[in-house]
Amino acid sequence: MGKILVTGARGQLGSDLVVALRQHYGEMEVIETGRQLPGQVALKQGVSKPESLCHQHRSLLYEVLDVTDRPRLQELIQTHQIDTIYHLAGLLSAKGEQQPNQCWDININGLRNVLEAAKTYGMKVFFPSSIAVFGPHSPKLDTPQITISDPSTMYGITKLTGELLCHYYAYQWGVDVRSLRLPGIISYNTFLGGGTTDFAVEMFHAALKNETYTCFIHPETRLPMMYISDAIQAILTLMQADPAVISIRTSYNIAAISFSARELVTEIQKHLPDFVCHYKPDFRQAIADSWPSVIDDSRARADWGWRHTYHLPAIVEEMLAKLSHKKVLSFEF
Ligand code: AKB
Repeated sequence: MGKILVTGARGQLGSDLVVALRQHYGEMEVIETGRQLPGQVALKQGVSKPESLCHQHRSLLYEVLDVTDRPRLQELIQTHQIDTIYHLAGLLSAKGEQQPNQCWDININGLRNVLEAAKTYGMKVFFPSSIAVFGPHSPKLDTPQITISDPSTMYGITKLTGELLCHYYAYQWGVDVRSLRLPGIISYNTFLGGGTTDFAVEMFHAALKNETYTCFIHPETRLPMMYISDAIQAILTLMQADPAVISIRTSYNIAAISFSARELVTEIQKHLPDFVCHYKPDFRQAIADSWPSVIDDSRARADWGWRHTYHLPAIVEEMLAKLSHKKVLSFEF
């Protein structure tokens, strides 16, 4: 069996996915990549048991990779004998609006390089798509798997194009590529950047620091969301599923819960009653308004048994516990 390569390994999904992959497949089996060398603290963060890996091993497990550099990607695949890529590198929705050319370049050319390499070397691929593939004319409630998709952001356009590329490589070239249309992910291990759903995570940090939070999304805007543990479980289950049950090679709708900013504030206030949130919607409101509120994920549930575990009260409880622990740790250093 070959090794696993993760692009964008130190991002929001990657930081937790790498830990889970190392637990499942072995610490030395997963190669992290990113555009820059990680700092020492971040390096430890991505390794499940840092103390069990000597420094030399740790540096062997991380490689610098710009996903738009096809020769470098091919070199790493050959050097490490990679047979599976989790291709997480990419710009998110808000950053993509500020840097649309870069968004297209990284999200599309990066994916094409991965798919070309998968075709050449017979690799399996995971590609994270997004609810951003939907747009103003898509149904807002119970958005079906196949429906009008008219994304209004560059990010959404790259994800929709990416899905079609995945489908093309699967049916034209037999590439085993699997994908999920992920909602906003709530997690505690990384600082975020560039997403429209980031407000949901930022709110926890502000609440724990006793700071008033100014939310850039309207209080009643309801968006699909998912706790990081459910997202990691979904990715692992999809990638381990028998290829015969995978009936969708663009990307599966996947859902857990939906909530509004105001509902999240109310839930946080059950634990931290003094928490105050103001609302000042900015350009990200238009992005959120173009996305669905609730997604129909029945195909994922029927095909490979997707079930989510975390509801809003459990997410809030766990986020506050994990982040307070981190805060204590950061005071100690
Ligand atoms: C974003 O907000 O851009 C992402 C997403 C929903 O794809 N979290």
